[in-house]
Amino acid sequence: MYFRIRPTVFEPAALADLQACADELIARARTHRASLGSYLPDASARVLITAAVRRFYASELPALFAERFGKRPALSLGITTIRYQAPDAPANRVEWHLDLNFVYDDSPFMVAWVPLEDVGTTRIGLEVCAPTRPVAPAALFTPWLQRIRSGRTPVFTDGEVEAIFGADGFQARSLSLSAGGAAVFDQFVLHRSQDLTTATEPRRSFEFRMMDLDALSDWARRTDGLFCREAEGSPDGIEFLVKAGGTLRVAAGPELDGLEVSGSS
Ligand SMILES: O=C(O)CCC(=O)C(=O)O
Repeated sequence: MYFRIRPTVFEPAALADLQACADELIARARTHRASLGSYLPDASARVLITAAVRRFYASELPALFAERFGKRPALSLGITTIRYQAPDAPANRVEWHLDLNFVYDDSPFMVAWVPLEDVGTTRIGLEVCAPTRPVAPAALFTPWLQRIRSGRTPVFTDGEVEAIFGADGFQARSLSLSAGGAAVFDQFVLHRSQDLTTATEPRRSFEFRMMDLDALSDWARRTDGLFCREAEGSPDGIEFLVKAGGTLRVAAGPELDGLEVSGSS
């Protein structure tokens, strides 16, 4: 299990680019959540997405992935998301879950959860489940797999988490993060939207989901999707890639216009 807090990842100018991207994509989505992949084929959104992705690659986050997996990551754009959490919209909170839901196995994966406002007191942040004693990986993996196999939503109630860890076997820790900080973790960290009934203000956040294109999970290999990675020769320093029918190829600007890609990896 990997979990790190990085207090200051995005400085004000970088944060402003992330906020502009978040605002535009959330407004277009007309709901509380949008993925970068959904709006990449739209040239005007792509300008904002490119700016946000460049800020990601200029940050310390790719190096954390490289420290652990030996190379800098690609971003999976279908599951790199932006969320808007209103203080009074409990239905939009996500219950206890694992990001294993996005990869299905232990292939190289990390998510950086980046709030665009200070969270934890007046704005709903993130809570992680911190075990107080060692837990066998199967204790969590088995109930997760049962949910996947039976088609149930792979989220857990408080009671179910207690049954897994024991009532005194875990602590739900609320993360107090400043705007532009990050919680960085892998697919085995149980987490949820903070249960903060006293929240008074909304919050936006980015969830950057990192993978290694040469070591994708079986599931991601089988699924069509959109990715992005660093590319020294390109004017923006990044390139977009389309994966369709099992083939991955670089796609330049005009080629992305109006592109239809199914799947979410
Ligand atoms: O931002 C949140 O409230 C929760 C997001 C989350 O856990 C996720 O996207 O996996």
